[in-house]
Amino acid sequence: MLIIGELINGMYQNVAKAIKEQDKAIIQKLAKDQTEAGANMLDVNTGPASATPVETMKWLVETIQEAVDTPLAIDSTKADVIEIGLKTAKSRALINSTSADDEKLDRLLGLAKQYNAQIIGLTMDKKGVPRDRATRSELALKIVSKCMESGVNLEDLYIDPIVLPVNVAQNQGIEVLEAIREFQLLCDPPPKTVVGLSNVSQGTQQRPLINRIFMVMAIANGLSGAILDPLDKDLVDAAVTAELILNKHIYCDSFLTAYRK
Ligand code: THG
Repeated sequence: MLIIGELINGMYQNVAKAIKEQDKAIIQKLAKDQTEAGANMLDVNTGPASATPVETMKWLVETIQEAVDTPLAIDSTKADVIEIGLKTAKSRALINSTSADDEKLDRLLGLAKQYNAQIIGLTMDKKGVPRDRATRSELALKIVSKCMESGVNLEDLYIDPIVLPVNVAQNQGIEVLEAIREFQLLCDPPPKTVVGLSNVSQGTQQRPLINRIFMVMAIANGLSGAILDPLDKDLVDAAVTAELILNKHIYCDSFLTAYRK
């Protein structure tokens, strides 16, 4: 499974403070720690508060790359912020993300082609996040079709059904889990899928437990990647074990150690 480390996000107070004070050490430690814990990629998000997100994204990408070679997921709702991230990234990056709006798809699929980037497509449009699996699948199909039309390789596309917090949208867990399963019927080979895992437990009192159980259920339904906290060792162990049970890794008694190597 593609593990994308979520911790370099201005939504976190320590990161917001590091950005404000241009404190490279904090960001570089987060980059190293997540990479050592098994992150295959690092999400980079300036956070909602940044007044100068373009400059902040450039600084974050440069700062991270001074410490690690891990590929980056450039996370912003603004195309200009994504573009500076892609321009600054030394290795192949992942655009996080486009919605299923036509204008947004055109602009961001264009950037994916121009910078040879991978891309996440969110199953939402101007009407917002759909609350049922069928509309999520419709929007996923639209993203898949646009991707094919624009010449972006389907192997470089991840569909994100958008996970909502279980405490305020309890009926959405099953819709997302079933959507992940349905997406695999949209084309052959099936599109890859990704979720922002920690969304599910926001505002709850049992974050690690809820994250872990939801992730394992999503993996059982075919999930290919997740933006998550790789420093949660039990979570990463659960991901590896779920994939072992699904026969995606070869069993040996030390399978957790073997995987981490
Ligand atoms: N899909 C895609 N990208 C995403 C998301 C998604 N990027 C952002 C987000 N969702 C995934 N990343 C996070 C990062 C942090 C948290 C949740 C998701 C989080 N933060 C604490 C909180 O809000 O409670 C911050 C608190 C603190 O300061 O410590 O939960 O869905 N494609």
